[in-house]
Amino acid sequence: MPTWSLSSDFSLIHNPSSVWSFGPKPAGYQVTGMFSLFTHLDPEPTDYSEIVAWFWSDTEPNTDILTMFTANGVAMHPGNDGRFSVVRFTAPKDGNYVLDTTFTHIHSCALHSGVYIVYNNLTLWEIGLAGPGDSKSFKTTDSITVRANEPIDFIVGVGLDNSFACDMTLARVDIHLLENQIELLDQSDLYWVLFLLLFYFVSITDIVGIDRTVMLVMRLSDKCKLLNLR
Ligand SMILES: [Ca+2]
Repeated sequence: MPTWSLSSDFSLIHNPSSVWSFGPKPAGYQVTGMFSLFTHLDPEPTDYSEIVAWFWSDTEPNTDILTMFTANGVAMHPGNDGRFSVVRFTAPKDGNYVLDTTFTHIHSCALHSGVYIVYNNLTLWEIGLAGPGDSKSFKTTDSITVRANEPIDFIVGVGLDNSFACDMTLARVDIHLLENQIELLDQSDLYWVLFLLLFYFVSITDIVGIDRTVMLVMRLSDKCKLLNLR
């Protein structure tokens, strides 16, 4: 099952990289504003140079001991002008995707921030985080159908307090692509299905007549469609 992980895939060189891209959306346009790319990768300038961050301009990350970063984790922070911080996943192919995410406040002075998941300008999930350590998770109960090159945006905004202060938020985003059931069937399985359909057709014809048989086969065909056997 193809899987992508924001933290495992995070690139210190390229943006976009693989299925992931990072950038802002402007304040005032809700979460469906125009997405653009961060272009500057800057390290933390003092004692925490292992911490790096993508920005839209030449900037220095402003970290302090009040923020508890996680090794190999990816954190998001809205801009000082209220811009949304966006992690964008771009689907590499048509398919059914499962989303598994957790957002966690990691600033000890955290107040309010807002987190969102947006697919094709449709908000799949929207919730507020309140206070230090607050954590909220979202996992699709079923998969969502996504076409190749369509984006799913994972967003952190300033939240109810309308302030960017202390909004550093750890983002865990894991995405799985379900393999089509047709791909789970090998050639011999398909031959067996066709054989059983033919056997079923011939047997029922003898019992209930041709008209009734056609209807039954159509119903059986519908069930096959549900199983992607088409
Ligand atoms: Ca805030």
